[in-house]
Amino acid sequence: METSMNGAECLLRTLLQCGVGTCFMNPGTSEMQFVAALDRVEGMRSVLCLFEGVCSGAADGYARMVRRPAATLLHLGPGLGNALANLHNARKARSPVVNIVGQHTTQHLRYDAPLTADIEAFARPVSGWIRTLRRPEDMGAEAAAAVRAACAPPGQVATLIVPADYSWSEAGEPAAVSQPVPRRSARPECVRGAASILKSGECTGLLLGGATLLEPGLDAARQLAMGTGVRVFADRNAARMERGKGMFAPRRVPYFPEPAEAELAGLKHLILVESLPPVSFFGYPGRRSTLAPEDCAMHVLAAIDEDGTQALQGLVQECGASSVSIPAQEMARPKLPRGAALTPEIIGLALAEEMPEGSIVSDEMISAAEAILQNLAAARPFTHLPITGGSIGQGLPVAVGAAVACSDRKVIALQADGSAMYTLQALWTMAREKLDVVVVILANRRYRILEIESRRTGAGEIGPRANEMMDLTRPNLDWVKLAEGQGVPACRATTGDEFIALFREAVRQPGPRLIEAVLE
Ligand SMILES: Cc1ncc(C[n+]2csc(CCOP(=O)(O)OP(=O)(O)O)c2C)c(N)n1
Repeated sequence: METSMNGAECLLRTLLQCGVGTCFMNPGTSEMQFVAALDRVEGMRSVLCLFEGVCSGAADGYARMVRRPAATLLHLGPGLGNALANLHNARKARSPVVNIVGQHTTQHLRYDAPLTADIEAFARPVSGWIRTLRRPEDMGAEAAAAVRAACAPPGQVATLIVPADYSWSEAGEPAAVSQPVPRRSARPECVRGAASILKSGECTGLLLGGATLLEPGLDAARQLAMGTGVRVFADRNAARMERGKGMFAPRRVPYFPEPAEAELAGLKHLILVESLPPVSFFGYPGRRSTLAPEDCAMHVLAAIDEDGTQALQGLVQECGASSVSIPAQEMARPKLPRGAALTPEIIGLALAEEMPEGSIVSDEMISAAEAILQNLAAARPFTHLPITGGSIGQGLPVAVGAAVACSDRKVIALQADGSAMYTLQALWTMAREKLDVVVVILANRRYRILEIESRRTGAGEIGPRANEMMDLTRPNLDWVKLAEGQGVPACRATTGDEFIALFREAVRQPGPRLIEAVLE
């Protein structure tokens, strides 16, 4: 017997049937039917975010941890517009995300009412799949197609635009679970080709990206490094990397081109595994964009939508490296110094000492990143979620999504202060959802990286007016108040000892908590 079900309920049921059980949302009038359906249909974890950039960044963080999409629910063109920067980051992270964007009713659209916009045009640059629902009875099929598209390897943003009247019209049955498209295996000739390069004795590097930076891929890469002497690098903007004590640590390609070029110098071959040829973040006067030596040949072991981990394991076999024994590495943690000034180094040492095993680190540390990360090599094993698309304002939302996805793990958001201001509404969602997050604000009260970049671009001396554009004082941001005003308990550290004590206490309690670390 046909049951009566409106479009919104059909959409919700389809998402759930397709395994999308979390929705980060900021609704408006055109999405009210969907919101109302949340009380009729059990099972959707609906998380309110007070800015759409938090919804999209959270969906990215969620997907990075579980490799399944969360949904976002966004209000018309402007709601999607607010979400775009973090959808850009999600696209670079190759995260599966399903955007549900409301549209005006079909008869209202012709009047160019205030919120009317070309939503498809807003969606296009960040979405690998876009569809506007044309008939209410297609709701189930199109929602399932959106999930399937989002999950297509390596993962992408899929945007379904839903006219408001189709949410209240009769829609028919929700669609059945869609089968995910499996990752393709790498081509056997690529594995054999890579093996012959490794056996040639010429100076060769492996550049790992995508899912190869998880433990099985890293283990295979370690066998190859030990067995063949290949130099192993990690794409610095890959979505996720397992790190810490005992984990094989490929060298991340440095941010600035000079050290990056030095790192890659001498390579005759670079074998790409779910990664692209390395380029610098920006172009600079008189410098080329590519980072590998000009005479270095590029080879693909596994394309970004192929199974690079399996390809690495095949390569281990092909090179006869599976029986190479790996000496146990003992990396001692240095003792925490007492009476020290509060610097990124001290923060790194304190984190390495105190982060619980299995922590998830959302990293938007910008200029402090290297000094802190260096010290985290000796930390207990943790998951690192770095910047992917360079659009700042991703760290706190990604922490929200990771904490929703993995409620049994501690999330540590290491967050530069300038970048934190873009999406600080994420703190409210952390409080509302009682997320187990410790936020460390690296309060240097500057856009410090821009000072460095300004010199590099040859823009000349930083004059007083230019300096004003990089200075975050007058007034100082008060992160304790900004956090407490959104329901997150907060404190401030101004010395090394204070930070060590406050962080130790913060990680021992359920979050959220925030520590403002004043770095001046
Ligand atoms: C959306 C977006 N807007 C602007 C920028 C340019 N930008 C890059 S870093 C930065 C400031 C970083 O300052 P902060 O987060 O305090 O880190 P610090 O450099 O002080 O370590 C800005 C404005 C950007 N990358 N993305």
